[in-house]
Amino acid sequence: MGFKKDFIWGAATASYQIEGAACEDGKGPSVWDRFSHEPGKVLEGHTGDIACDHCHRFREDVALMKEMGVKNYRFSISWPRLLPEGTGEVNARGLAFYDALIDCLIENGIRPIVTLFHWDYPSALQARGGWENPESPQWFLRYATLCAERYGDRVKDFITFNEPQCFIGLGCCTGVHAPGYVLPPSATIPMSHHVLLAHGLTVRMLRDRVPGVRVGYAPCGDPRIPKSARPEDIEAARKAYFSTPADAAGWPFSVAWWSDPALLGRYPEDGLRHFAQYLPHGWQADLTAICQPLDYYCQNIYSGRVVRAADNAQGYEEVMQPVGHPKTAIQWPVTPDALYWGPKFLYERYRTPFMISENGMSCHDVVSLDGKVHDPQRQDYMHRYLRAFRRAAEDGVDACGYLAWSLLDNFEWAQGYTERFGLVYVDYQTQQRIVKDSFHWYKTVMERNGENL
Ligand code: IFM
Repeated sequence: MGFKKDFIWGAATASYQIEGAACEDGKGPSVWDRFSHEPGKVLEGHTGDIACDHCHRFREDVALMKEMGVKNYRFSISWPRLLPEGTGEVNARGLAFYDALIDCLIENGIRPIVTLFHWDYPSALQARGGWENPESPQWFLRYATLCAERYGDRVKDFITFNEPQCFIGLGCCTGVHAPGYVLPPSATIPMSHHVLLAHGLTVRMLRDRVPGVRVGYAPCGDPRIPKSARPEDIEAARKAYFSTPADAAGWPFSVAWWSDPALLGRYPEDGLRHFAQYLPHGWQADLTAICQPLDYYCQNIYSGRVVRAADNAQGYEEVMQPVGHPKTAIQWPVTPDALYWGPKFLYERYRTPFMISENGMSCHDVVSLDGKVHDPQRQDYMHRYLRAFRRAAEDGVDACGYLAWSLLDNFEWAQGYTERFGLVYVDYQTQQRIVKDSFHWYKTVMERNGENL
C-alpha cells in the first residue's frame, strides 16, 4: 500500500508572506501592514512591504513550481487587495493580479488551491471591530462570493480559513500577531463564533456558485502523541488533543473548539462549560449553518506533544522531551509521529478525507561556497514525517493530500525573515531564487507518489 493514486502533492504559500506590493495597484492596508510597521512588533523591524516580490515575479515562481513538478499549489488571496475597504468598492487591478496568477498556473498544468483567508484582514474592517462585530460573517461572505464569482470558472478548490487558532489566539488573545490585541474570552469567544459562521456560510455559498467545487478548512493544533502503545496512553493522548483549555490564552489552540462545530455541528462539552456564557445570543441556531460537509478536512501540522495517562483530575499529563531532543531553527521539536497520531485521531473523530495543508521545516539555510543551498535536515524532517503520514494512511486514514510549507522562504510573521521554511531559497537583497537540495528531493517524492520514502 501507500498513498492513493490521486493523492494531492504540492506546496503552499500565503499572500502577505510572499506578495509584497503592499501599497501598490490600489491595494488597501491589512492589519499586518499596520502591525509590522509598529516598532517592536516584528523581529528586526521587518515588514511584508516587499517580501518575495511575488506580485512582480509570479511567473518566475510558477516556472520554479513547474520545474519541481508541483501539480497543486495552495496560495491565499489578499482580501484588501480585492476590496481595499474590506467591503464595497472592488479593486479591478487586484482582481486582475489573481486572474493572471491563476491563468499562469493552469497554463503550466498546476491546480490552484485558493485559501480565502490567511490572516491579512482589511484594516478598514478592523477599525469597525473586526471579527468581534456581528456583521463580520457577512463581510467575509461578500468577499468570498466575489472570489467565487470571479475565479470559480478556473478554481475548483477553496479552503475557507487558515489557522483561526493563530489569527484569533496570537492576534487577539496574546497580541504577538496582528492586530496585536490582548483581550479576554468575553471578546474573543464571540470572534470565534463569527469566524465559524463565516466558514459555514462560505462553504454553502461555494457549493451554490461554483460547479464541481471542492471545499476544505485548515485549522491547526499540536497533535498529542501517546507515550507508549498502551491503550491508557492512547486514550490519554486523544483526550488531551481534543480538550479545550479554560484559560484566556490557551483555549484558542483547541482543535475541538474550531473543528467540532464545523464538522460535528456542536461545540465541545468542556469548551461550553468554560465559555458558553460568552457565545453570542442565539448561537445554537447558527450551528446548522456552521456545520457543512467538507470535501477535505485539512490541518497544518509541524510538531506534537507527548502525553501519557496520569492519576490526576484530567487523566493525562504531558511528558517533556529529553534534553537534547532535536528541534527546528524556530525551536519546534521534531516529532514525526505527529503525522501519524494527528491524522489518525482527527480522521477517527471527523470521518472526512484528510489533507496535510502545511508541513515543513525552518532551517538555518545558507548559500554554500558552491553557490547551492544544502538542507539535509529539511529533507530528513520531511522524509520522517511523510513516512508517518503514510503509516496513518495504511492504518485507515483517508489521506488525500500533502502540501509542503513552503514553496519559498518568506515573511514568517513576528519572526520576520529570520526563519526560512522554503524549498526555494530567497535572497531578499536581490530577490534571487536558489533551489535548495530539498527541492530536488521533494520532486522525486511527488513524481513517485511517495514510493521512494
Ligand atoms: O508561516 C506559517 C504559516 O503562515 C501558517 N502556518 C505555520 C507556518 C510556519 O510558522
